[in-house]
Amino acid sequence: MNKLVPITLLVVILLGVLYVVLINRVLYVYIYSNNRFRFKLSDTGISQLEPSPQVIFVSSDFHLVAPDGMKYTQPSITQGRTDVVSVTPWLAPVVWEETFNEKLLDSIYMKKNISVVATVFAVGKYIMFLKDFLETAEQFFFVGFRVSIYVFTDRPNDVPHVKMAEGRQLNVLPVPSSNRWQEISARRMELIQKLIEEKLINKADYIFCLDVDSKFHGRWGTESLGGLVAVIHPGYYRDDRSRFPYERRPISRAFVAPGDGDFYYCGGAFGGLIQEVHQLAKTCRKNFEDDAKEGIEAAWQEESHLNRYMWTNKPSKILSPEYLWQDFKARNPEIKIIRFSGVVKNYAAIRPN
Ligand code: UD2
Repeated sequence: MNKLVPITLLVVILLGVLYVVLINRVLYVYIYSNNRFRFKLSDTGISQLEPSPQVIFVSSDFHLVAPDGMKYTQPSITQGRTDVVSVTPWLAPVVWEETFNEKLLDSIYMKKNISVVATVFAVGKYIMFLKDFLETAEQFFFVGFRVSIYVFTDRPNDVPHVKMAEGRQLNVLPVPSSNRWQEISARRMELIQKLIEEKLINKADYIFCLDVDSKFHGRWGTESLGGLVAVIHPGYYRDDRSRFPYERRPISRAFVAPGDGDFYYCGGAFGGLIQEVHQLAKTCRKNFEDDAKEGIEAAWQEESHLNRYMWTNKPSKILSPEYLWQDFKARNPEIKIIRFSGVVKNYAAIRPN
């Protein structure tokens, strides 16, 4: 009887060790085979086992390193803007003037040598807006950073010659014309998805998709970077959600039920990390096309699908209406700067239908 006790103890210890080893092994295989580590571990300063190289991609959105010796105004957590809300209930920042330090942010992202893409569509008569868009982007959009602008147009010969600074490029991609403005606007998701798949994956870090009938008037830079970035629509930001022009027919895949919805976001400006925008564009395109097969077009085309997507997939950064104002609107007191704004246009004169 007495001899049995140590033997039983030994067996229990051996089984325990075997159990721990097995659990570790299973966890290891699960973590790496499921692509759990989406950042370069060496960048974090945490020492870890080297994961196999095929599962790593570097995301510029993590690990913010400031340059040594940088001096700037002390930040406060008790004083700041009180006239606006600068964080969402899911704790995403809402970017307003005076909520960030642009020099600090620029120096952090400069060290990462990020590259930023902007897409813009100028189909049919909308080509007339391109010159101002490009010229003002040179003055205000990610100045000093690597920027590639992709212009989608059916009139490549009419693309204006705008002098681009060093490190900035203009790429022109031909697209077919269309007799329906709704189709031009909505097909943007498909073309953005393809652009990312064919040219941008693993080559650029961030992308912003912008309306061409707009101009930059103030800085739009590193403060706008994030995983999935949405811009609050200037027309509805003070309204109750019941007034948001979401798609309200349950038959559409863009349907947002009464009582749902956080904010109303713009179709004219959105962006984020390449991988995030790819997911957004792919989903919105599929939902738009599946609706079309059933003869449904959402109230505001891809803008409705984008709003539906972002109701479930919460943006990790939100840009205030400073980032897409409308020239015809008087500026409200909380808008201390207008960075990007839609020009006044005569729809009847410029749209194909
Ligand atoms: C809103 C959105 C727009 C889109 C649309 C619904 C904002 C500020 N704008 O604007 O992004 O969601 O509702 O479909 O949020 N385009 C051409 N040629 C055309 C027509 C359109 O190139 O003939 C392109 C162009 O880049 C333009 C964009 O599509 O900026 C959106 O079209 P819009 O400006 O006519 O749409 P709008 O003003 O209704």
